[in-house]
Amino acid sequence: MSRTKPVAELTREEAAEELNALAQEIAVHDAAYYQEDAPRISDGDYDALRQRNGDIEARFPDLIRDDSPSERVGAAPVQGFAKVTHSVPMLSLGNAFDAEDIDDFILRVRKFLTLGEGQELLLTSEPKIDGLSASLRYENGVLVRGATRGDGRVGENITENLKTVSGIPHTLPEGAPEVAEVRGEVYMSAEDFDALNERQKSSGKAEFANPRNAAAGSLRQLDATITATRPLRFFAYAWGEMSDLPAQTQSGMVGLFAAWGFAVNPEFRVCSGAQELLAHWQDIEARRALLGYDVDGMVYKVDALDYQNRLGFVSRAPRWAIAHKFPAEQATTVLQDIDIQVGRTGALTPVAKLQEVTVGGVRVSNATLHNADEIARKDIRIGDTVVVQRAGDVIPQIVRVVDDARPTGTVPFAFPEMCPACGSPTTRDLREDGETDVVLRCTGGLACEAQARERLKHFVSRQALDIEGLGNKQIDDYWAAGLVRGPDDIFTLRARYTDDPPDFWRYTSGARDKIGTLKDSVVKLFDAIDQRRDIALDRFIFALGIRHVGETTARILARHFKTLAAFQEGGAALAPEGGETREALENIDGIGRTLVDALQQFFAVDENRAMLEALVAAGVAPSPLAESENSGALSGKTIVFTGTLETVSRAEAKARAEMLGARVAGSVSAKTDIVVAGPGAGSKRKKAEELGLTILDEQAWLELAEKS
Ligand code: 3B8
Repeated sequence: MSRTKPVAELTREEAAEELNALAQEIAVHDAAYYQEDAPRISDGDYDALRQRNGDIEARFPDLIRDDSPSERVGAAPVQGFAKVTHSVPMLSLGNAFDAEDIDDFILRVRKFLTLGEGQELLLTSEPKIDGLSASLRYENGVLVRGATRGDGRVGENITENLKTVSGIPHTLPEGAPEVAEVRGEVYMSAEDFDALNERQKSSGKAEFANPRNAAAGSLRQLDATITATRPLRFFAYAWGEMSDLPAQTQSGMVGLFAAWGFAVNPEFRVCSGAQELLAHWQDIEARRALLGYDVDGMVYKVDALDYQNRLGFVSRAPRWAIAHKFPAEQATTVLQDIDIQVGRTGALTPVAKLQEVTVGGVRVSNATLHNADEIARKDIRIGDTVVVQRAGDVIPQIVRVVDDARPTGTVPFAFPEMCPACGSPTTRDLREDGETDVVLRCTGGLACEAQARERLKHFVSRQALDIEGLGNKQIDDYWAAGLVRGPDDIFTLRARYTDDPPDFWRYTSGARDKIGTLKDSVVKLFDAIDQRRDIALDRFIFALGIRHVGETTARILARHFKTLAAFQEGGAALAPEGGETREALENIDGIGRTLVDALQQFFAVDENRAMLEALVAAGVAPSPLAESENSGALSGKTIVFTGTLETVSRAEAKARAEMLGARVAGSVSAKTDIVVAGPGAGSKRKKAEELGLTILDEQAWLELAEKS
């Protein structure tokens, strides 16, 4: 239908017809956005549809439909699955892209374990399935709970849905551990995917973009009988809680999973070094299309479980495993436009708007162009035919221009000198190495709408506040309506709009006759917001979106400051150069000058300090890290390792100390509690002696760690 006719010229019949079509169309996009995480149109086009719908309704109020999009707050995000806290977190894997990365991985592992040349290190190798990970908990042999990965710590309870997946037994045989959590990947085979899409098409329903989306959409059905009609499969490859470990190797565990009735990948191998791993990688890559399911690489794991145990984890990934990706898939298409997006820290990022193209089974219409230099270096121009590449779940990239296909009349892309959102001048940072950074940044700070809005999106994102029902789309909507301008506004929504619902209500629902009764979804949103007043301090600090403060750094800061008040105080006390607070921070392992500079700059902005105060005033009370996080025997102690360690690697000693709750610092100061000095220790040992600190040799340290 034509949407070009001005609303003022529409006849009643045309208006009714168009409202009907818009209701259906917007519902499809809402479902794609909220339920499938796979928007099909740009935000701008979506907003235009809603705008048109609203304009027509304003002219013909009596034609407003019961199912009008204006009656809904977007679509409620998938609700209805209970949350499940994983007793052992579900971590993700680090990535490797070439043989060198694999050599590095093996070297790192060998070094950590101090393996000699003659000592063998066996590794398992298996295809990396492009599906959804799930965890299955069996108690006394009975499947009692199945959950999604979620953010790794908390997932969704989808037990009934997982019971319909083939390859997942409902009971375990006699002799299985009392508590056994088996983990693996839920996926859809290529053949089943094609058949499902045929069925979707012939019944007039939307087709799925790829098997992974189809599997995700099927698993997230609230009605498990629908999931049951979808042909989902499972491969078991890992585990969470186990009341006792029934094997000593990864391969032994996978063998047991098979014996218990789980599907396990038939391509699973045990290899003895980089060469064998690479040969297996090449073999599977060559047969990739014949496997019958999507894989995006191989996964290698240290086979011996006692080694895995010693290696432990860094941040969110195990040290004992790595994903070795297959090369990215490519396609060519036309670059239609270049958008400049402004990120939460002001970085101007060019985004390629592409003629939609399928790359490795996924529809792509946006790609990152990184920065101005990249566009200039590759001389990418609007109108060019370009090669697009997509690797796994990362944002597609433009590899190069197809030179022969350049139309006449194109011009080199002129990168804006002002922020396209607020008009402020842009700058490039001076880096620590003295070079200017390639990234252009808007200098507008929070006065720049785009920055403020992106910061809000970050604040509510999954790794941050994670407020159910408050995502990017709602932030855009609420911003546009003037309901929310800063993080603190989120926490005053209920107070501002419960007693005076009309404003908020008119916006979220447009319901003229229902003023005074808040719709369920709004009440749910308010409840979800209230729940987040109590949030772990590390998440809260991460949510602030301070430059260079990722999840790991946020955790270090939370552990250091312990309370929000101390964080506020410490931040405000930071001077550009020197000072006690700065020294204390810079001395923490994992925190450097750049980070402290960023912290100082954050606290130097009045609005930021005021925002923190407003959050506190609105009842946000971040809690110190959970006891288990810092209740180790060496909790709160600062340790410095110096000199040579003979029986364990430096990395393992450090990991061990951190597991026991200690902070590992690089330099000795009056705040150091213990110095572990091996042979060859020099100035640090001397300084420790001068300060009268506890100095241990390696043996004494090991005994202390053993006892702790
Ligand atoms: C540890 C081991 C994550 C994974 C793992 O086919 C961990 O092993 C993981 F923290 O995500 N997609 C696999 C696959 C994924 C993982 C894995 N093994 N085969 C996969």
